[in-house]
Amino acid sequence: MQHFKMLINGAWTEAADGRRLDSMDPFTGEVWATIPRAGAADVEAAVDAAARALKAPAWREIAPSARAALMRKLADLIPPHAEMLADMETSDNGKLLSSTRGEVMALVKTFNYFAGLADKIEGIVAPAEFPGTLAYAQYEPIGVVAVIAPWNSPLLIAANKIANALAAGCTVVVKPSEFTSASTLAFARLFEEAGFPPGVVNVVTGTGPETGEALVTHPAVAKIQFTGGTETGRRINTMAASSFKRVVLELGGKSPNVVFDDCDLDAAIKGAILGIFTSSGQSCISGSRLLVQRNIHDRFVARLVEATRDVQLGDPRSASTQIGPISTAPQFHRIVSMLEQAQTEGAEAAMGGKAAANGLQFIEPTILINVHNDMTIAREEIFGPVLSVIPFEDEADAVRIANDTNYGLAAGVWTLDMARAFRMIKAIEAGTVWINTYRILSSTMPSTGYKESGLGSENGQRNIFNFLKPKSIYLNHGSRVSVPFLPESG
Ligand code: TXE
Repeated sequence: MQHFKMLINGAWTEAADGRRLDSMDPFTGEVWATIPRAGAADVEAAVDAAARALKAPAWREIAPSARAALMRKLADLIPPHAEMLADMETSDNGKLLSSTRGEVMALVKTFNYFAGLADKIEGIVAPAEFPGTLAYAQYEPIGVVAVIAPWNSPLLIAANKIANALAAGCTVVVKPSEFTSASTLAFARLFEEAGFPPGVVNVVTGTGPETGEALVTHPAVAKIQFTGGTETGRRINTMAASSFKRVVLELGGKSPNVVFDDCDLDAAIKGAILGIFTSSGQSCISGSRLLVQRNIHDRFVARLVEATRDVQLGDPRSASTQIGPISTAPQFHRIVSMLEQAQTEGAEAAMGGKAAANGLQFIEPTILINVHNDMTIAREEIFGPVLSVIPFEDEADAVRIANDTNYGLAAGVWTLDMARAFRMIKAIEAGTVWINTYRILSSTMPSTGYKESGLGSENGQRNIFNFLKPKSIYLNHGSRVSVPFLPESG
């Protein structure tokens, strides 16, 4: 059993009132770690530390190249700790060890990429046309950034937001999900080791309504970077509005993966599987609505079932396991009840359709047919290994169904007709579109959600300006100051 502490102002601390939360391994069902349960006083201390660190010369006056060097040092520290971090992540959310390893190692590139931006923040000199005056704008860090992360890719999501913020010279207070805080707490040690000044990165752990809300409503927080469910995002946005915080929300999805009859069928089968069954479907970009052209529908479903039937459920640490458990008990129960409702509403399970018989927190990989786009299963995010197959007639019908959703996070299109691919790119309302591929993502690319999938964007080179605020300076270097009712002087 491991007992973690929080990082506040460079010190490893317990919650002020000593409370703790258990962290459960979703595969074994056993508590493997405990974390502090931070209350308002702890959040206050963390935000205060971040606000002071923002103004302290050790961070504020550091040369941009030195800030970049700290971030590169951090990147260098990841590989020797990768196995430990990946193992913790798997203990916390049951994701396959092969996946958590990949996610941890992806952070090396992320930190190096954002380090590269840290010393390239340029201001502007503008033609403001006041004789004898220099008009220029410099960009300053926006302030303390609150990072609120979910449980499906805890470290990947939190660390990515941290890297964006640090590159701009901001300081951060991170609140990981109460289900999966261990890896973020362990990762935070590396900031100390890399030499970041105390208070630049703080981590508080606890529940959403208590710890999360204290952070979201704290007046000294300038920006909130959130990934999680749409309803939580809606609440955070409302709470943050009264204190004029910048809010970036990466929320849920019900992404269409559209298969035309002119596609490479073998590739599309792989794309459909990759789209939904990776991470047991617990991914915001899951292609949970598979739109298949009607003339190939039955053949495609038969091949999909054939390819998925023997998928191995089991221990996420075993190399032969292909699908791990559902990360949290509430999520497991939500999937089970959505599956029951789908079948009551008329969907039919071509495969799976219920909890696995192993008595653990597993859902059978499921392929639902006879799904209409107006059924609950096609409208609400399920966040599990459940694919809803919906037939369509032609391109116009595919676009109509694809866009008939409250979400707009991602979409896949499978066709060998490039003119059609370009028409689909234009027509689909989603922040990310994949053509003849699925799921690949890079922090060098902007990411955003349309409609209820998000607000604002993350990643990519231009995003650095979302962590900066301009300061415009008019510097008189020679002209007289003229006031209408005072005589000219000098
Ligand atoms: O997420 P929450 P939940 C979707 C998925 C899932 C649903 C609910 O469909 O079924 O959301 O999952 C913190 N103020 N996604 O309830 O609540 C919380 O502590 C401040 C999509 O587990 O959104 C955690 O750190 N913070 C998704 C974080 O928000 C609050 C990933 C996310 O938890 C808070 C996960 C509050 N009032 C779930 N309430 C994605 N986009 O990838 C909660 N939190």
